[in-house]
Amino acid sequence: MAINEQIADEVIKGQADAVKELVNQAISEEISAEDVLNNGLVAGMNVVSKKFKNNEFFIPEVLVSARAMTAGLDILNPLLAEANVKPKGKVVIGTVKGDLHDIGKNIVGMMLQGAGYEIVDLGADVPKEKFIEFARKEDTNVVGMSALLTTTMIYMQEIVQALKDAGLRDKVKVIIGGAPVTQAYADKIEADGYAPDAASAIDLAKDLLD
Ligand code: B1M
Repeated sequence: MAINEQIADEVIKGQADAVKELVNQAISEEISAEDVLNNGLVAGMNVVSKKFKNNEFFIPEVLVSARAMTAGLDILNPLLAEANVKPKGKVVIGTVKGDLHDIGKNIVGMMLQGAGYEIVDLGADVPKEKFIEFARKEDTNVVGMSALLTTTMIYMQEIVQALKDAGLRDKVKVIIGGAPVTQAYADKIEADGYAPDAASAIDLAKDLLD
């Protein structure tokens, strides 16, 4: 089995130590960090999501898999940053208030970082005031919001309004994503773009900034 397949497999099984070991091995075999991220860690987590949807996995298993994936991400993070010397732009990213889901947001942040953008990760459960504070900073180009709950995605609209009220809406691009989010919703709240997955988020950032 190829090493990325083994990594995906260990993510699915929730074996953090094995994931760490295999990720280190892949790096020492000069497989790029981006390749390991996309074809090992993210591929594994995608299977976990499908199994959860099909009731083959329950929340505890998903959490253990998420922890295993994060253990791998921790190793890749500095390598992804190192590979790109000069950032192409600065993206402030967070999961909106009331929402604790941060796995997808972390992946999007990591992938954007890997694609050469500087990332400021505000974490999860982020209130609009914090997004505004960071949008105000001189070099911020993009505000990225993630939400996984239908009950929290509506808060994105409040953040867009807060950006308008603060006179910052024209200064930054707004991109949104997360399982319940759609292009139609992005249009409704006047976000600059929506991405269904991390790879599309990179394309979107490129379209908006490059
Ligand atoms: Co929760 N949860 N959860 N959960 N959880 C979902 C989202 C749910 C769909 C499960 C279900 O019922 N089928 C459901 C939401 C229903 C709804 O509102 N429509 C749900 C629920 C109900 C809840 C609770 C309310 C459960 C409860 O307590 N009763 C609770 C809420 C807590 C809270 O946030 N206040 C809750 C809690 C949790 C855990 C803490 C146990 C855990 C989160 C752990 C963590 O994130 N640290 C958890 C998990 C893991 C999930 C599922 C199983 C997986 C989410 C995930 O990580 N997916 C999820 C079911 C599912 O999605 N199948 C579910 C993998 C990840 C890679 O994908 O996040 O979609 P995703 O990110 C993708 C894209 O969406 C996109 O790119 C990413 C990578 O490709 N993307 C962006 C995401 N953000 C983006 C931002 C962008 C661009 C693209 O630009 C900025």
